[in-house]
Amino acid sequence: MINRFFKNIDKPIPYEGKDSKNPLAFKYYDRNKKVGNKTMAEHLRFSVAFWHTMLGSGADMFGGPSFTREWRTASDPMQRAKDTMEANFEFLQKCGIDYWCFHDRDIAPEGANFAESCKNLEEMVGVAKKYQNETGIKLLWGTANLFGNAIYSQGAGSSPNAHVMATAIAQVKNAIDATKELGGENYVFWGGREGYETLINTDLKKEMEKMTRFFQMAVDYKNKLGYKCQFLIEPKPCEPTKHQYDSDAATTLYFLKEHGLYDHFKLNIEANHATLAGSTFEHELAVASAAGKLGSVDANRGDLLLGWDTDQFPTDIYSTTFAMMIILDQGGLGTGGLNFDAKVRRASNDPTDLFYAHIGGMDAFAKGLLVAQKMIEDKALSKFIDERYSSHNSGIGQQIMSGKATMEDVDKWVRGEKNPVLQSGRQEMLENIINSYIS
Ligand code: XLS
Ligand code: CA
Ligand code: CA
Repeated sequence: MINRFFKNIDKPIPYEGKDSKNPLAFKYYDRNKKVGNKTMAEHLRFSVAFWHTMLGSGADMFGGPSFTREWRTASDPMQRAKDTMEANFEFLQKCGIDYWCFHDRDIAPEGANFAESCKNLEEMVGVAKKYQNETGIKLLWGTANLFGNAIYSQGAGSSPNAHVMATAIAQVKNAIDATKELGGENYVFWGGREGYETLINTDLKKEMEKMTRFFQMAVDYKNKLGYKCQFLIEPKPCEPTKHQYDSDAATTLYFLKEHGLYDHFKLNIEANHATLAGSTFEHELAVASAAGKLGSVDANRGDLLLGWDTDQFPTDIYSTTFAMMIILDQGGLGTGGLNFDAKVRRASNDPTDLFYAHIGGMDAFAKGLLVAQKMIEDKALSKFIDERYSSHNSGIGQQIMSGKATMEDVDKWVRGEKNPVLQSGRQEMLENIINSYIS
């Protein structure tokens, strides 16, 4: 086991059960415990987000770095990148997390020009690969950072400037190569700068055409490589751009359908992006899942009182239960997983806080999984839901839905009947049932 940066944690975090008072132990996440026909680890497929966990400094809009991070102290950028990679795998091993995710520019510093940046990336991919081989830890997804560099301030794949668009395309090509080299099971597109600040300088139709070309080129390249990797788009309505094109699950699915890209992508749904879109996490999961397009999840939470992407660690059992019900209902996440795209708060400056944060997130989802599995087994909600729709199984309901009845038939039928009698939706009763399973 790597033991350099987190020396105070001398063994992998153990499972001790819910009565344990040890803050550095799991209360619910027991990786080999069978839940239904899979282990907890197989269901949950947790992943660490390199950018927050390894690079987060505690800086915000009003103040500089506040965290102590020994692995970020080397003055040479490549040495710093190597130390950070080592810290990443040490953390993953000690947390007992099987997957990680990265942006190209997270793991390797930018060089003086594009070619140098590519060279740095290739070198760091080699370093990461060595650690992956040694530890058995795998890559959930890779992605390109198309938002940090100032050249992308007016868009990347949708930029009005052809040279900038070309740079974004080339960057994605190299990020796909890096993801493939590391055996990544998915590749994510998040368009933080794909959108607009104002329509007075923007040709929206042209930008959509550019986005289509950009995605199509990535699909073509992946196919050319023969690389079996799930492409995922991650919706978000705004931040940093005022209006982002992939604003939520429904909008993104519509975009894909409209532009002939539907079969090539699934969605990566992030909890905090759902709430920024004025929805709930479970709404976005349900929309994606209903379309057969829920590919992966960025597991975090926002703050109802703050209108931005706070990326906090998930702790709300109600929310994780809903999420796991949807995930179990669709038979799991396939090649996707639960990636903690979350950061510790500015005041949580000690590296050990990273362990508390991930332990809490993992336990919240493990508990959600247990509750969801039990509710599904007992048909705690589905029995009621099936009953609620059962009038469509026969008679006029069945005739309407099978396409057998015409409008005239329905008119005739309704005229001959008494007024409809509504059954209660029983929201409060069902809420009480859920609470009884959570406690
Ligand atoms: C930012 C996004 C980003 C993506 C990957 O809000 O969550 O981190 O997950 O580029
Ligand atoms: Ca995310
Ligand atoms: Ca986010």
